[in-house]
Amino acid sequence: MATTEFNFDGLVGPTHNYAGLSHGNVASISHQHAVSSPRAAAIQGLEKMKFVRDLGIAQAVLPPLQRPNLSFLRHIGFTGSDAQLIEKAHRTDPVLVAICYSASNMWTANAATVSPSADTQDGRLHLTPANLASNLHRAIEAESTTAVLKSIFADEEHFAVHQPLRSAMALTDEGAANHTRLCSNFDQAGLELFVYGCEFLNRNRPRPKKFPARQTLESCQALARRHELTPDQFMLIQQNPDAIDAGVFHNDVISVGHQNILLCHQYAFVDQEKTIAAIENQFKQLCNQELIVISFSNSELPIQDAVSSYLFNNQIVTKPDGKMALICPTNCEQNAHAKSCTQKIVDHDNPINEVHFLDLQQSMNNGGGPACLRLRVAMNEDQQSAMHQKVQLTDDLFDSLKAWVEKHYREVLSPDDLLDPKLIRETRDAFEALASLLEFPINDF
Ligand code: SUG
Repeated sequence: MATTEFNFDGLVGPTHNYAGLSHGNVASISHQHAVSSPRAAAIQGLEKMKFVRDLGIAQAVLPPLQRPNLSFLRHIGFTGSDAQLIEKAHRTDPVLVAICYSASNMWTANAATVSPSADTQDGRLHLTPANLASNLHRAIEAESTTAVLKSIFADEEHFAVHQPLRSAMALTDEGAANHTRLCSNFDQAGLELFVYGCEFLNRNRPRPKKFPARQTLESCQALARRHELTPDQFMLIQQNPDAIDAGVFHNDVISVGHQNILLCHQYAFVDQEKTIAAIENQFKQLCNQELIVISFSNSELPIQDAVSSYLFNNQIVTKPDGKMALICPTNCEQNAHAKSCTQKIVDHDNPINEVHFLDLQQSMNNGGGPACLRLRVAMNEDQQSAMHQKVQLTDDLFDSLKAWVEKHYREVLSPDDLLDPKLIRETRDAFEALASLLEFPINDF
């Protein structure tokens, strides 16, 4: 039965803003308190979805979560009317207001880890929503994201949507941003690479010194068990802790894989040479094909340029003719090192024969590139029919979502605007309209 890989992109929510909430994420910290443009951010995201769909690739949308998250403010003990909650939280600590307004669920690579049914023992597609427990503004996404995924992938005959792992430091999990699936074709079992930042329960193992490791070995092991993967179908790989300290807060900032291709930087993994050789070997055993590895040295692409250009946070997509396209942010076009790496990828003997640069600056300013904005879900035909249909991007849906954004989103949003009580009503109206557009319940967690 033909299996197709869908990209589920996060629709940027109406309160997209720059609050500097992510320690270890260079872009987020450097744009703290800048004025954002929610409307431009959402349009840039929608244009990317349309671009991918026009290449002939299946595209769907994940709705934003309702913000401000007032239930969170009530959860931490604030009381009163909606406007009073915001006002009291601000008086206590302005960062609480930023947290409850964050639109960070737009980065759906962090929504969940996905194992397609070709890999799992029970033949169902497994999804574990990420607990995102390393950052409070992200941790409050997990409950609502679980509800969203349960609504889209509701049919338990085809899908298993698990609960997020328990929120504990030993089990921090950031979803597909630290998970890569390699395969020869989507119908067959693939090799799942789980990349962790530290082995939390073993203090003697290397770990980053400056910035947090957001994914633990223990969470990766739990995901592989939950998704019923046999030992030949997955590998546990440690990310280079020095790279995390250089600003590589997720593995998808330093390596990316798609089908039989793996692109990575010299400093992506611990024991890089041995690790790559082991991946090549296990891929060959499982998928009966040679893996194409394209690796860049630090002189070709200094790690700081990998972080600022987001070269590895690209999307590799397979077009209907079997050729592949590489989708990068325009930042790669502007960075001489990154630009020549894209040329090397296209010139190298591999199925990638075109590169496109898309403007995603609004998301990039918070550390979110093309790959952060999408969650890959490979589904067979039965699963495609079983999922909620209204989230598939059609020309009509694109037009309606664009009109919806133009009607409901502000052109600009400054930190002070988050204190405007009118913003609560405005965003509520926007979410109500979206719920009927997508025929989807919008949760207020
Ligand atoms: O978790 N930025 C996100 C960016 C996530 C990128 N995702 C992947 N690499 N897959 C984060 O650090 C910044 C929010 C702010 O500062 O307002 C933020 O949450």
